[in-house]
Amino acid sequence: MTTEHEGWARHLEAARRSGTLLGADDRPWTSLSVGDGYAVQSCGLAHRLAEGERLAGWKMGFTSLAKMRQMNLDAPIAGYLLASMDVPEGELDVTAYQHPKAEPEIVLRLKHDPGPTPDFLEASRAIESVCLGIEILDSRFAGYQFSLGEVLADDTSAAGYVLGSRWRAPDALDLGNLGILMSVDGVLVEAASSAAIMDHPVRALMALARLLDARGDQLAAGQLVLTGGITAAHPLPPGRHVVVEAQDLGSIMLSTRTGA
Ligand code: OOG
Ligand code: MG
Repeated sequence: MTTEHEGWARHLEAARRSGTLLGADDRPWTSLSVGDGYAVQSCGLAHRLAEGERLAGWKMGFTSLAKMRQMNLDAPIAGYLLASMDVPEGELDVTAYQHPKAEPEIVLRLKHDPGPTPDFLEASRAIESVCLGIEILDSRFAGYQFSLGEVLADDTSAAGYVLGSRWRAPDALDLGNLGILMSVDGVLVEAASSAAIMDHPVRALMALARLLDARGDQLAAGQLVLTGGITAAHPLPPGRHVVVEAQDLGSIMLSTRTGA
């Protein structure tokens, strides 16, 4: 990490605090590599932990073709999750966000660190339980227009996550092929399988362990892992009713509104 990375992390933090979206001319960098992106993200995480925030776990992004196509980027990315990003099911006040979107996720809770380069079996054994989730994205960049380095610097657009109430042991599920449905305002908009996540959500955990190892971080017991959006993400303007449902994992409902 360099003082430039520090400065860029502060720039993104200031934008987040003031609710400003960065356009093409508001970037303090001329270009941002993937390595720069992770370095800026690590600075941002250190700042937020110093402010008293608590690390809750990690997330993968761009692990499904649906997401890669939607965002026009094609390499899996990792970000961090804070305890303060945990959002309850039910009504969601969207005034706290700039241009939120929702996407269905398979969420893992870890029993232990699977190690830096786990194989499929080692990663599977590190999972304590599985639940359904909705990730809430809210990019710092206008129109979600960003490069891979930029979305990494912006903690992969992470803004919130809603956890389902039904946690299951991984052995009790066909984790590699769970049916997922998403409806918006009563209309079915997405039908997919957890196989869309790198063929199996465990592969997202394997990839995450490697990405974290490369940047000097590691997974730990009790942490949450979002394995990546299974479908495209859908906008969350006020007055929207979103239901996500997964085979054997129940459903999650979100109704957006403004104000208390
Ligand atoms: C970046 C975050 C990607 C996922 O699950 O693919 C992500 C974005 O789409 O803004 O969280
Ligand atoms: Mg996601």
